[in-house]
Amino acid sequence: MLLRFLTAGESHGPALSAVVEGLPSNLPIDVDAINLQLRRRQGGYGRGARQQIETDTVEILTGVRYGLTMGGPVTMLIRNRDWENWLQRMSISPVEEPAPPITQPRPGHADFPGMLKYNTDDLRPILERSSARNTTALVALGAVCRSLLSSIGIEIVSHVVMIGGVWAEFPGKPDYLALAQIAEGSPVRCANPDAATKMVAAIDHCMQETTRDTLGGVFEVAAIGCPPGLGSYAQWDRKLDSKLAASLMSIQAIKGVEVGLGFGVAEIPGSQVHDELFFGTVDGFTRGTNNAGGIEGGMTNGEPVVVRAAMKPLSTLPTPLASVDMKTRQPVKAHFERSDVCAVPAAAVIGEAMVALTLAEVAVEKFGGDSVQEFKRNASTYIESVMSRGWQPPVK
Ligand code: EPS
Repeated sequence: MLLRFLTAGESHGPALSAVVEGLPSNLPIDVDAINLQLRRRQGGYGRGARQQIETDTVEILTGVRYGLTMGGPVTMLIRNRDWENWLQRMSISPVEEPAPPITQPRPGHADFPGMLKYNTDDLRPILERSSARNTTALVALGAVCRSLLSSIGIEIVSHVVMIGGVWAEFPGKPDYLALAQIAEGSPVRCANPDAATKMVAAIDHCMQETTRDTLGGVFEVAAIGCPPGLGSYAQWDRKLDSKLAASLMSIQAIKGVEVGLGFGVAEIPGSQVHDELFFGTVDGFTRGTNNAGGIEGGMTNGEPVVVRAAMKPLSTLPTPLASVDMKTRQPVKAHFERSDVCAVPAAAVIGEAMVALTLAEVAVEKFGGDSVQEFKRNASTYIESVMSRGWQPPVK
């Protein structure tokens, strides 16, 4: 059994679509739960005007009957309400008068390399597929994978730890479920109210007419309840940390990924980095620290899987940077169109989805099963065997 995912669609086309192949049968598919994740993705202080146009909702087109998967591919659709404003500029069929080409690539976006790669004089085709709008489909896929993961006790949460240089520190082994619950009520999804206030102020500063700009930041995703042994050290592309790094890095605007302490491990000695192992008859195997972020040797070790990602400030700048007109090769200002000032809170929700996709892939790889009952049976048999050797699932 192999779990595979595909998305398709453009930011201003008719819709975004997603296909997931390899889900076991009898898995509950809750449209409201998927729409909840889509709504979370649209939120966050600093989001652009597009989010006032869209009310992202999912339509299930295949693979589900009476709210349960049947073992075949599940296809989902999220329509773009904005499409009605783009019927000419994004017409699928030829038009008499094509829109004038946009020829001023935005530094930091896909425009410049994309126009050369796909041999187009107009950056619109590049912008449309490279847009972060396309993460809508990934969040819908992530919501389906959450359903599979929760069937074996794995829960995924996130929170924002930095925006525009304002950090919220949570040292040691925080209670991620508690942090995430606080973050859910914050406009910037930050669990530290003082830091959240400063983050909002930093975003407000970038919204002012005289100091218009965009802001990036860092979010953290934690997966609670992973049994040890998901992933493998046996092959480069089976290591869970390398899969998670790729999944998170694939999100638009992400330029760095860390597992656990991440780059912090490079500056302190091993005696302060590695998580010492203890055993007690009540709690089984425990660690005093989790600098490894729940992954050792490319495999989960039973601690929370903790990853962070660094998001660059959005490339569509209200005060455009220098660029070159791809037609005349004359200096110009980069193209500008509606965008966000800050989308780090949304990126955290997308990060949850990418962690869910990746953990579902390795869970299906390990436990298999053509039905969710068989998947759960295989997982519990494995977990019982690991518990017989002293590992205890974490108390949530
Ligand atoms: C986004 C939708 C886009 C952008 C933004 C995020 O919609 P539109 O282009 O119609 O405004 O607002 O995408 C970007 C900033 C980008 O550079 O990709 C969304 O739904 O997340």
